[in-house]
Amino acid sequence: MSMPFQYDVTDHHDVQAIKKAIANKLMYTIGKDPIAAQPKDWLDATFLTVRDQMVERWMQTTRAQYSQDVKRVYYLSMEFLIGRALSNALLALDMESTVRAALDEMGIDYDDLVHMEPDAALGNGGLGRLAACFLDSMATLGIPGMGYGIRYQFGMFKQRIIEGRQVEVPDTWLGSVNILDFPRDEVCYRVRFGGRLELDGKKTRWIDTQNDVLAVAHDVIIPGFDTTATNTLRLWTARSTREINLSKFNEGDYFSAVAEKNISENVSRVLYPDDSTYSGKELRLRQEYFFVAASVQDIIHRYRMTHDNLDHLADKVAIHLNDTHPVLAIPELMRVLLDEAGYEWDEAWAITSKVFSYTNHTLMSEALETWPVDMLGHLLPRHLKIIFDINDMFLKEVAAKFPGNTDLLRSVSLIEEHGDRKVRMAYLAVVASHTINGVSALHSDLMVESIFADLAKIFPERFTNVTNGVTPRRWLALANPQLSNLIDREIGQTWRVRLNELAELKSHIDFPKFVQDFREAKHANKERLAKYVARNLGGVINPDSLFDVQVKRIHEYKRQLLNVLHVITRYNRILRDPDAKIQPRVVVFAGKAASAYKMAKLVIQLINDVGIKINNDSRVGDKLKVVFIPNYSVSLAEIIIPAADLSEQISTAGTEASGTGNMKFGLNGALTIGTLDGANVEMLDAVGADNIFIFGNTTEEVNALRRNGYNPRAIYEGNSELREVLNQLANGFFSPQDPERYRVIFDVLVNWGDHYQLLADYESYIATQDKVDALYAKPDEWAKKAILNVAGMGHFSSDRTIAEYAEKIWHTTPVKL
Ligand code: 26V
Repeated sequence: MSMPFQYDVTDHHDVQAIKKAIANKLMYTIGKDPIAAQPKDWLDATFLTVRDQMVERWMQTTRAQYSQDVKRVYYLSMEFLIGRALSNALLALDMESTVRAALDEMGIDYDDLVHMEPDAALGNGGLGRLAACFLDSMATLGIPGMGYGIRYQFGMFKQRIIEGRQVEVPDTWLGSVNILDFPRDEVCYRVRFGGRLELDGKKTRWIDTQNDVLAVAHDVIIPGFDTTATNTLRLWTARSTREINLSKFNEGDYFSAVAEKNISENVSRVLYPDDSTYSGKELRLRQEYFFVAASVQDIIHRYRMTHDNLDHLADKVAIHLNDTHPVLAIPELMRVLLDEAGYEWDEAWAITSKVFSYTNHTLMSEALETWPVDMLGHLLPRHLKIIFDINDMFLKEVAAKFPGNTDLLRSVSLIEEHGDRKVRMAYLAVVASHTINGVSALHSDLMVESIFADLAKIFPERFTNVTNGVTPRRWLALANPQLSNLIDREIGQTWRVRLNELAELKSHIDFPKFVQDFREAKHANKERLAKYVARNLGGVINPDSLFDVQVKRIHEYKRQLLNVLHVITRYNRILRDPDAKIQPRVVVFAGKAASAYKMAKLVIQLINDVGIKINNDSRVGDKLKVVFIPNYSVSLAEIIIPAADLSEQISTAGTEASGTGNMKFGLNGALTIGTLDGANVEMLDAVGADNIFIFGNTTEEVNALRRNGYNPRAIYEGNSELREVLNQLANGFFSPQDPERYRVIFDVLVNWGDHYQLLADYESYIATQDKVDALYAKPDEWAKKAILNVAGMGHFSSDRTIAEYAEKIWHTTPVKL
């Protein structure tokens, strides 16, 4: 086929051509003389050059998708925790060495440059990072998948630690020029709010809406690794329907004219930085509807370009709901089918219920979304009506199937009736989705036994499991070049797309040279982290110590506090017997607390206070150091995780849906100390009981304690080491200037029921930590087990996860290129 248009194709491996391209971008797009260019200008010019390379692949992929009329997956998520894009793109396109050489010839240091890029932190934690790993895997596998989300002006807040306390600082990640995404001003939809319903015969009309807002698309290119396949993440930004209110402006009231614009644009202003409690705020509901309404309109618009009607929508469109946050897409699609496309209810429902699938990411009741009926009716009257109609239809079906069972009807109703009436969004997701999955084997089992027990009686065939995974490109190839190079030498390079090949490393533990090189790679990564700590915190940590790491959101169920109890126990042991030989350790923490989560913030302060005490005690020296690294983020994780010897995955059994940090640590050669929770259970299977430190009560034991009465005070009284630690918290040992500061922690654990059962697991945790020390004293044995952990992580690639979603849930196949 001859091309009507001519454009330059730069050879992506030609250093001179790339050098010229970067210089051109700097001159003609950024408008800077190379002599005057700032580092940021070089970053932008490099980015634009690499983006050109991605655009060519992007167009090819899009054309192929259209010509093959492929089925597409639309992944709807409030969060995408992407991190840095440039280094990832260079890895995907195999351009790192070329760009490095080109920049070098122009006197620019490649590493300095890529580290200047701010993270795209459009997510809180696990759920958002999973979405980012999924985008990488969908593109790499060639699955025609598109992400939809919100382009928050302010992403996840930055965390500063001031006098030991967390202080939140806004994340202004959007600079003056944005080279990450393509603004698509012409891709723009109206999103309506408020108003009222008018019944016109059988038809319902939604009219007189107020505070409507426009959703404008921004497209982020998602390159697949080592493939032409390239996908799109489309992020919506809010724009006022009227730039400014002209009548007010003409009346001379300039400020209120502009204020109106600002208020309607607030909808995409900021990411809600709380993933622990559901707050029920109207702005959050607006955000959810805003991105869902724009996405559904866009999906339908795209489908309509090649189809006359929506009868067979489900043959070409799969919409995936990442948790309940996008669940309003269900009544929105119903609304479009009923009110705009003129379908009858049954036809509309038949189409809708073939389109959606839903993943649950938490069983914690305080994080489950239930929107007050009043609020929903006020903001989205048409959707509330549709939800009521879905509920009527559903309850009739249930009554027919289980006659006389009114308890069941009440328990599965989409409307929670006691107190203020609320819509249970997770139930709506289950009723409308053809498939519902949990994120680890254990979590999927618990899900059908607990929150969805009754719904699972009605729709047993809908529930399944797809265990989470992580992308080996970012989490090994990019984060850990030391280990990656070593693995390449041993088994070749294709593990990046076939992670199961890591299993070949198992037999290599018999090669002393490999074991030695593995230890050296780990040591180099520990030096890299030590350098970061010295430079940014000013503390000295010794890379010869055992690096014991817990990095994740700060939450009571994740039990950072149990880790602190161990740290203090160790400190007390050192003081009691200063001459005893003890394995030197550095205990590293990082993570953000939701700004309103008092207890989580107090834990951060405690870690810092304990650190001050221990790190400055000359009797301790190198035997124990405690470091809290501020502002945990994707790019910080890329430095911390490869440096870990020991990975702390110590949540109360039955509370962590999966965890994905656990997988990233294993992949980078850390041993796990963990409970039988989330995906730890499957990691145990994958690496074998000899190569993981499992401790603590099982889910059944945790539940039995909750049922039969749990007495933490008896444990406190019965264990002298534990008693000493808890007394130190109660009597101000770590906060002499404010002795009452940690009494509440003592009370929560000893007097108020210790909901997460830290004391129940304390003894087993300490004993297991002693085993960790004993093994670490035999460096070769430790290294061999660490290698077996790397070798066992093949199953935890997000490529495997996405292949399962594609086959079992979405029924999509790769585009042919
Ligand atoms: C909940 C809420 C509550 C309402 C306000 C905003 C908000 C934002 C996010 C969330 C979801 C928290 C759920 C979550 O992140 N779950 C994590 O998902 C990971 C990926 O599946 C999984 O590995 C973690 O175990 C799970 O905690």
